[in-house]
Amino acid sequence: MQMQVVTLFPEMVKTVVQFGVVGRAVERGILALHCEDPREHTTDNHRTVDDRPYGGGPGMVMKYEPVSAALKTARKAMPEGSPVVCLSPQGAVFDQATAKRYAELPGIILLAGRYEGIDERLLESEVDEELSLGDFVLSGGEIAAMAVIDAVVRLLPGVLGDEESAKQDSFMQGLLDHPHYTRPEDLDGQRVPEVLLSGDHARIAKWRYQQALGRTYMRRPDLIEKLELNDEQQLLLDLYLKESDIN
Ligand code: 9D3
Repeated sequence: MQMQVVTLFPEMVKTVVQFGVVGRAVERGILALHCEDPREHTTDNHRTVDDRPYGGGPGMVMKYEPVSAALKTARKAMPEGSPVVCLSPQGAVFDQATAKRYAELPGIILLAGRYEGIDERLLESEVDEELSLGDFVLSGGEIAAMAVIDAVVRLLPGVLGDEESAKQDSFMQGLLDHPHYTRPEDLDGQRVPEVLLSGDHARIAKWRYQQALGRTYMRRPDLIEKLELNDEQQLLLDLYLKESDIN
């Protein structure tokens, strides 16, 4: 897959993609990632990329022309059918379904803004989608772009090992994870749950599933609503709630 990030801070993006799962995908040739800096597409002596907002008010706006020129260069290097996705607080909230959709594409161009935002005419004429990470304030689109890159690259064939890939389409889909424990068995009286030491794999699987259901219900009721539990799941959840004296 090919990715391009249009950003005033290419070093920020390039540094992060050297590490971990994404770094390995680049080394293996599964991902090619390039950055295009709008500042390299300015024509004035000051290399101006921002200007004051029409109508007044605080902050600056990213100018149309340098961003447009950077996008044009990025597009030339990309396969047909690579959308331009702008990271912005006004976007739809990024989720795993969107990550899966992007992982099917030959390429994607991510546009990360700085300042108060980008001239609206650029969004209208050159951007296919706007994405947000959620309702909190970042200083720019770069960290959001890196989050999208990470989430998408994990889904590309050959990036994760077999075991981790299998986990992705397991029966725990749509639920929070169950708790994890490793040695020692006893930390000053904080013991690992007995069931995990039992060696009874069916009992362990059922316990983990129940924990996942219970924790999701307590922490993310919105996810439980989306799932619409069947009778068996509802029973397992009721038992969890009875055993942990909440509710
Ligand atoms: C404090 C500035 N805000 C005035 C109402 C507007 C604003 C402009 C630019 C807020 C944030 C930003 C920069 N943010 C992003 O580019 C961004 C972002 C985010 O801030 N939160 C969640 N997801 C994203 S994706 C891109």
